[in-house]
Amino acid sequence: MKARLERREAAEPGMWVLGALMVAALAAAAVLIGGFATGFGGHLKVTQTAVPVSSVSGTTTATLNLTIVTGEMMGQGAQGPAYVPSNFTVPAHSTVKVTVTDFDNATPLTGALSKYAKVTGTVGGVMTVQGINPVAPNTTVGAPRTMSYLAPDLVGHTLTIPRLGINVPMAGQSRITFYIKTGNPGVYQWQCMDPCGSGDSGMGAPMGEDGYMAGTMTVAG
Ligand SMILES: [Cu+2]
Repeated sequence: MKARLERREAAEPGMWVLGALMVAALAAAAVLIGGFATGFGGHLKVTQTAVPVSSVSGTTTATLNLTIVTGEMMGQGAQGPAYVPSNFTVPAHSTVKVTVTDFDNATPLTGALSKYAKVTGTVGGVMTVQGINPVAPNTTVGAPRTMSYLAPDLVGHTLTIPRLGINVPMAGQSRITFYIKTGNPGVYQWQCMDPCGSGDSGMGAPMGEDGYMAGTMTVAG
């Protein structure tokens, strides 16, 4: 009897270890699935709120990081490319530093669309472009350049917010940085004006599709 009891006591810690392992495995799976759902592989309507980095005498400065991913990066035959996140929030009456990491190639702007090669609506009317190696995006290519206009054949996408007069042409395979000043709270539609979509015109999906080449910038008070 005593021997049997001891065996049972010995077996119980083993069951606890097994149970703990199963809980850990389930938790890991949940994290993976959650990451997939909100990351590049899942739906792309993720939102991001700009991170305030300082607030000096009522002037808030915030940072907003966006990534342009290719359909290939999203995997499983997903249509692309897409801005991630596509819906984002920035503080009102603030200076916001926006950094866009563009993994995609250029799709030249031609004809009437060439006007979107010009930077408008940013602080100083400029942006800074730093080439990156897309397979090692922390590796820079060439020197950073500050410019108010990008050659139309180097443009991959644009971040265009018509109601705010903002247009920033995104150089392919680059990290693009610019500052915007925000005003009153509101929800502003943005879209890409570069024909990066499907079809002969490049104006097919995902052009104009929320979650890909269109979305909202919410200016929150
Ligand atoms: Cu685009």
